[in-house]
Amino acid sequence: MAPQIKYTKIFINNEWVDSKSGKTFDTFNPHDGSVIAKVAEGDKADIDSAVAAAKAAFHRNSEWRQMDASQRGSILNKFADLVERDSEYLALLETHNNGMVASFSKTMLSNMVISSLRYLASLADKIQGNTIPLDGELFSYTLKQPVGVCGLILPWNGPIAMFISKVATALAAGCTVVVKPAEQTPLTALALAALLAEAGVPRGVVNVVPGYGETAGAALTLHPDVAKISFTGSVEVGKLIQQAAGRNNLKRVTLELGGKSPLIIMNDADLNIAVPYAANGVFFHQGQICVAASRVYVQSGVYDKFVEAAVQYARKLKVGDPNDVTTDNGPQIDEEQMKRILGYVEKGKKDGAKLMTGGKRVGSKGYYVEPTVFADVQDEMAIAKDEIFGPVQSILKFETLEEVIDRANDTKYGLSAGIFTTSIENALQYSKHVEAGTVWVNTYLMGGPQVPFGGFKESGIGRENGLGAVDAYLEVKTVIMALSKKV
Ligand code: TXE
Repeated sequence: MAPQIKYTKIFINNEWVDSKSGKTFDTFNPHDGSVIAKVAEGDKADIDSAVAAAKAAFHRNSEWRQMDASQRGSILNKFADLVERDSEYLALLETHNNGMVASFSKTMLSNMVISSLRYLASLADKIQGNTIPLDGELFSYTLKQPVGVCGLILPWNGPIAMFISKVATALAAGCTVVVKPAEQTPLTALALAALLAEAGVPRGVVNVVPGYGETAGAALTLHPDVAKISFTGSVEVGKLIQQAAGRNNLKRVTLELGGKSPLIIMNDADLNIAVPYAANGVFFHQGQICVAASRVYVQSGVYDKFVEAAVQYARKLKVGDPNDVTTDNGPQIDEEQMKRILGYVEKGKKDGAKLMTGGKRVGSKGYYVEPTVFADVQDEMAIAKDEIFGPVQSILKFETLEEVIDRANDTKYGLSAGIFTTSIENALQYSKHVEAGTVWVNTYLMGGPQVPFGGFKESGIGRENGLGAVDAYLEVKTVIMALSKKV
């Protein structure tokens, strides 16, 4: 059953408004390509209004700035209650607009999203400075203060999770925000904005402007009254954002970008565990996750056995309607992404990799791609180098751990990595030397809001989550006072 679409306008000052240009854009259901709704298309003029609202809400005398930190935490906890209350509806909406399989959108909300929100809410009243002993008759302490108006630019692959993690962190820190959801998936961001207002977030603290990246997104990154940008998306746009952030002022920037994560399967690994984790690592959410295990390096002693089992696993995955709870793989987000993925399959074949299973579009409606396995992939092939962001497992062979660490690191990316081995030595060596923000040992994709997340190299700048999550939204102020006598 299709969810009711309650909100399609721009959200500024806790009110719903049309775009100043009067323009709208269509948002689609990737299951069948049908139009779900027309959504207000914000651009520079709307971003200007939203930033002005967020700036006013950040004034030192505003309700938000005068509010106790514990009250900010309470509002976020109330927001968590409301997300919990509406979790069935939100999950349905996520599946409808994003194609995320229902079995995941439901558990994502009931487990991941709510616990992440409660964790971030708990940080609001634990932001503390230090007292620092200085030489002489001086007394010094530090204050940690919210950086100001933050522009939060979201991707389409995890619309609810991304909204929650960025918005809740910024609010816990005491900032005000303007959110630009991805043009493919504006609906859940708007539904969450309504819940934030219901939870008691004062006017102007959270504003949501749907629209395109080159217009609304770019205007946010160039706005002189925006103090910080937090962005999740492609490396290409991440670089544009970093440049734009220095153009009219000097915005703080957090970037969570793509990956080409190496997963190592040693001869001594337990293949009963390694095969399903490796498959889930790359096929989960149709491969549309930044930490996808998209390069699987298998040691020569177990290579043939692993390839055979990986192919069998991929063939068993059920591709189809994401609303069916027995479905493993739903559609890709849009036609562009589907074509891009199929283009990589052709490149893989042309470059001489062995297509073991999959590689084709499924049906002619919606944007479905078969779970695909390539064996005998070589390091220089495009399918081993580029982020495909689709259900394509590339399997490569290696001989020694020393060799594979160098090969794993021979990439511009550095988001995540994994290893399956029963040797603690292998696990420790690899974890130390692999260039990645997260390393999984004998598991993959596991975690929680308590651990920092982010990338080395071109996979990003900064970390989200963990105790330090709010630091990215804070300035440190040092206060030095003269005394008549040393204390
Ligand atoms: O991302 P974009 P796209 C990777 C993945 C995918 C590829 C392209 O490889 O195949 O990127 O996806 C906004 N100024 N990831 O094109 O363009 C845009 O409106 C400001 C990895 O969808 O980076 C959207 O809100 N904003 C990834 C957001 O940026 C701009 C998640 C992401 O869009 C902008 C998504 C501009 N000039 C894609 N141009 C991950 N790390 O998880 C675009 N945007």
